[in-house]
Amino acid sequence: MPVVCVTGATSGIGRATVERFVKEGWEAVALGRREERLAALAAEHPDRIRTARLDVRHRDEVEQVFKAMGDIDVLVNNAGLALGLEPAQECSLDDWDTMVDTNIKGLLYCTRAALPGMVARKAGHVVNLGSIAGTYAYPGSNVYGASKGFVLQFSRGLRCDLHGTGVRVTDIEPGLLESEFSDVRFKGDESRFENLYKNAHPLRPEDVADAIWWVTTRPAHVNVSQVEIMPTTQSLASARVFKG
Ligand code: NDP
Ligand code: 8X3
Repeated sequence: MPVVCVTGATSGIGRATVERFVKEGWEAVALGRREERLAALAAEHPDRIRTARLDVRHRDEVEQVFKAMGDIDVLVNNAGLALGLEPAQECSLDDWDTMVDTNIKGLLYCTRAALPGMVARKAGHVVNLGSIAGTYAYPGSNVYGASKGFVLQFSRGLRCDLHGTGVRVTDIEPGLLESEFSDVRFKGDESRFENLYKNAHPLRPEDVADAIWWVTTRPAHVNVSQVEIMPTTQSLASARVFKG
């Protein structure tokens, strides 16, 4: 039975991805910090979902957890977050540290832990959760957007380094998607959360899980390098000009 490992599986896209792959007959290793949620997820399919508590910011923990999990066919580097939407000159440095440590360094630790086994088996797939914010800047995207820009360029670099190994890499770049993401970004401010999604018909976690399923189930000779996926209601406006 093929195995998918998903970081940040306690919510949103990560959780939907575990559920989708298990529904399709795969085994899943679900990772995250909130153990009660991991237990609830595992209870859905105890025979096919393994879990481990993992904070991806802790390098030693990542190494131990990946060593213990055995071979995996697909790694979904999904754990990530945005904190705040303030202009850079007003942002909290602690928030910036947390985003860099999670979205960049955590993703690096997990990737580095998974790659040797994939290369040795001449097969495997690393799916990274980027964002449209990694390509298009918007006010307040500053460090979050830059972290996702890193994920995009790192994904491209991985493709170069894995040349000829048979290991595939995909950067998935969603736009507006309703999950706990904005609850975390707005630090529990429910009115901002509700206003953002109200009447916007955002993406659902299942839409992105579907894209992850699709890229990982193409024939072995096909590498889908990037998938940009937005709600139909979302588009990008032209550059602004400040006059004064
Ligand atoms: P959610 O907030 O619903 O889920 C985020 C997940 O990341 C949670 O399971 C959380 O688990 C986990 N996580 C956060 N920090 C850590 C950490 N230090 N160690 C381990 N796990 C962690 O958000 P989404 O599902 O929407 O987001 C998933 C990914 O998709 C993120 O990388 C995000 O940047 C990206 N994305 C989201 C978009 C959106 O609009 N929602 C759009 C584009 C990209 P726990 O707290 O239990 O550890
Ligand atoms: C999340 C999408 O547009 O809020 O990555 O940055 S956006």
